[in-house]
Formats: sequence, C-alpha cells, structure tokens
Amino acid sequence: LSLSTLRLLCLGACCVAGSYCAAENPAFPGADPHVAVFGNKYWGYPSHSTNPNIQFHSFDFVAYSSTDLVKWEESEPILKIEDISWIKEDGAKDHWLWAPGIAEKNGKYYLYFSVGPQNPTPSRIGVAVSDAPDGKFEDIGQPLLTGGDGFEAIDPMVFQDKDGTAYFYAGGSAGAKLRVFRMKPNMIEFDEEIKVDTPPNFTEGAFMHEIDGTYYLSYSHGGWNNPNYSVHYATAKSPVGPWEYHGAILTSGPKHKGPGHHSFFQHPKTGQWYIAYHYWPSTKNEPPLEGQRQCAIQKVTFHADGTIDKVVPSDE
Ligand code: FUB
Repeated sequence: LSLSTLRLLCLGACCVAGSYCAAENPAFPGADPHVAVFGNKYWGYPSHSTNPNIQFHSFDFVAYSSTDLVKWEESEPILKIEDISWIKEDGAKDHWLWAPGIAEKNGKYYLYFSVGPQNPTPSRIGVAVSDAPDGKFEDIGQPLLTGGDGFEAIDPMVFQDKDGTAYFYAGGSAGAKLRVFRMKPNMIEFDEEIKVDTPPNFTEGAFMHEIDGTYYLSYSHGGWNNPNYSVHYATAKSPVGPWEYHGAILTSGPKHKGPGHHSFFQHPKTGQWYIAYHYWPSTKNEPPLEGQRQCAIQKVTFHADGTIDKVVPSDE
C-alpha cells in the first residue's frame, strides 16, 4: 500500500468511528459549494463547469457524496438546464446556472439556484424539489425571485430556524445588497420580505447558521476572480439582524488565493464544525487567477463569545 492509500484508509476509518475527520483538499471540483449532512453522508452541491473560460456557467448540477470527507462520489446530473421551462422567457440568447443552495424538510429536498445572464435581463433564482438528495430535482415551473432596481438575484441560501421557520437569503455582486425573505412552510414560496441591513463588506454568497442562540451571517467580500476574495461574518441574536460585524474569517493563504462562497456544516457525531469553500489553484498574487476553482473543506472553531478562528486555504 502506498503512503497516500494508507492515509486515506486511516482517515476514513477514524471518521466513520466519529473520532476524527479531516478533509483532503481539493475535495471536489467546482465552486460555491453548499455542503450539508443528510442521513449518514455529507452532500456537496457546487457550481460546476468544465470550461475554464466560463467559470460559473453550469448547464446542469451534480451532487457529491461522501462518508468521510475524503472520498467523494459524483452523482448523475440532478437538474439540467433544459428541464427548467421558464428559463428562456426573459428573451436572452444564452442562459446558465450556478451557485446552488440545498435545504431538506420532511424528507423532501429543495435545490435553490441562480440563473444567468445577470444583464441586460435581470438575474433570477429558481427552486427544484426532489425526494432524494441526489435527485432528480423537478423545477417548480417559475422563478422564485427576480432581480432588478440594483438588486441581483444570485447566490440563494435557505436557513431553517429551531422553530421550523425557513429564511431565504440572496443577493450580491454588482448590487452588493442582501435581501431576506421568510418562506412559507412549503419552502417554494415567500411569506414576506424582511427588511435587513446589508452588513459591512458584503459582496455576495450569504450563509446563515445558528449555534447556541448566536446567528452567524457569513458572506463573500471582494472580486470573485481576485486574490482579495475572502469570507467575512457578522453575528446577531436573530436570523435577520441587527448584525455585529466581526471582519474576515477566511482569506488567501500562501498556497491558494481568492477563497470564498462557503458553507458551514457539522460532523454529525463529534459536533466538529467545518467550512466548505472554493479557492483558486494558482499561487500567483494577481488576477486573473489561473485554472478552475476547486472546492475545499477545513475544520473551523467557533468560540462562546461569537468569534471564529481564522482560516487560510490548506490541503487538509
Ligand atoms: O460562481 C459564480 C459567482 O462567483 C457566485 O455567484 C459568487 O458567489 C462567486 O463565487
């Protein structure tokens, strides 16, 4: 057995036993990963593209599943652009998908996704539903949210609070504006918009989670193809603010630049928290960064005072 095979076996065995679980990076290809735990598996949903010139033009989505954060299995396509009936209604010539967000409720899975172009027609967000985390997902037949008036409808994320209420977060890029909606119990319609402040240094990629009554709003800051891309966060006593800004948590490191568009998830047995994000493989310090973005996973530590230890991209 080679050293790397032995290492894989050891990490996998330790992780399944619930004692230790370190990822190996890059975890899987793509960008904007939303990683969640469903049943006894980790599931990763990224933007993916095989064309380095069109970094966020996905024409379908796939899911990656793993039991140990080391070996990831790619699914068949879970949603294809040609199965989304309303996409062409804006009259634009070309369309694409990116930045999926996943949620589960009562055994149904909801995949929220961004639809381009962002201009001259407004960006849109759709949602598709499945009975399984690896699909197939069926689009609901109409957009859930459309951009406009300086708001870009991109980077959807749904957070379910302890009382079961679901909140939808989206927005960013040129508008750099965050919008939040309380969802109806069916997870495919909005109940009402909740006016929130856009936190400092917000660019895009909002993510909400809660630990012991502290609500963490984290988000990307900077240019998505620039080394200054990073993840910042703010905390609140509710899922809709008011926010207390804490600064950057994930920034470029010596090996990999421009990390961002992340998600947080927890080891189901040990409670260890992880951050999933994408980075650029290049070590150059100037944009444009080379190659395809890659998804990475690292341990992260939250403190009782609401602060988070800083992270830089690492290979494990
Ligand atoms: O992947 C395309 C865009 O890049 C996303 O919308 C942003 O969050 C950034 O990651």
